Amino acid sequence: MKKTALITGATSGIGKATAKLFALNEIQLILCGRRQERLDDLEAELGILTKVITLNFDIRDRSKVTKAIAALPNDFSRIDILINNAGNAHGLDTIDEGNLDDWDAMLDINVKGLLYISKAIIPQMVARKKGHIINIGSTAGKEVYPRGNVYCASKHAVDAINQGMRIDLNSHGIRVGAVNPGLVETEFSKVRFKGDNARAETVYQGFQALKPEDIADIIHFVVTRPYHVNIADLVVMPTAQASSTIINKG
Ligand code: NDP
Ligand code: 8X3
Repeated sequence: MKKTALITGATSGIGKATAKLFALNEIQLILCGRRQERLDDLEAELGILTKVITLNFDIRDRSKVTKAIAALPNDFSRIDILINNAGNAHGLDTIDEGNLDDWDAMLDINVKGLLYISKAIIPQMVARKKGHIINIGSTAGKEVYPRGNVYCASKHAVDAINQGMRIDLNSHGIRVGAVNPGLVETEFSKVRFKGDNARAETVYQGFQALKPEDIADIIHFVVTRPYHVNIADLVVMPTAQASSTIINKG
């Protein structure tokens, strides 16, 4: 039987690359995001490879998240793989200059949104005693860097939630693991710098950053291990990166 994966944040970057690779490997897809046009394009592109359905919700909206999952049609109602990927950084300010709306966005999306979607899906995995949850953390969840403060806090929370899920779902036979990337060139920095694309580009200049396809490849490797193998916590950085602040720019 073909597996079904739900990917949050499928309209861009890591989520989109993962959707494409999963489709090539005939995994059925539930693709989530807010930008409907992009969801429609993905459905048209990947629908020739596998069965695809799209869900449009802001992951901060608890009721919409719950209703969208409850209303899934029968052939998509069994979710084997949950990729908790939606998230972003907003701003790069010192703690004294931080913007409260940015802080709300990061904690509401990266932490609470991840919990809302997980809460909507975990019970069916518990009932089946089977399922695989991959939480997309970050090197920012392993160390704190200057001006990273609240984004790093949100990703440290993902790290804790990943561990907590693995502990609490252990007796139910559910696989839980995190993939924690370093610098990946996506729309991440465009969002962080609120559309200042010139500034965003400087983040990835002078070295070879990871591509979203590199992370998709790793996620696909993780989900295709035999069921007794759980990759619990994986950190991946560009070769040019040694830590959040040590990057070899030649
Ligand atoms: P992108 O900005 O390219 O993609 C982010 C995705 O998240 C989009 O599909 C976006 O969809 C979705 N998203 C954002 N906010 C919401 C929301 N409120 N509701 C629903 N969906 C939302 O960034 P990345 O691909 O880089 O980021 C994916 C994950 O990887 C994030 O969790 C990020 O923290 C993490 N990460 C990224 C790294 C990097 O260097 N790029 C490194 C380490 C981790 P839409 O706007 O359509 O809703
Ligand atoms: C994204 C990596 O270093 O930009 O989580 O925070 S970093």
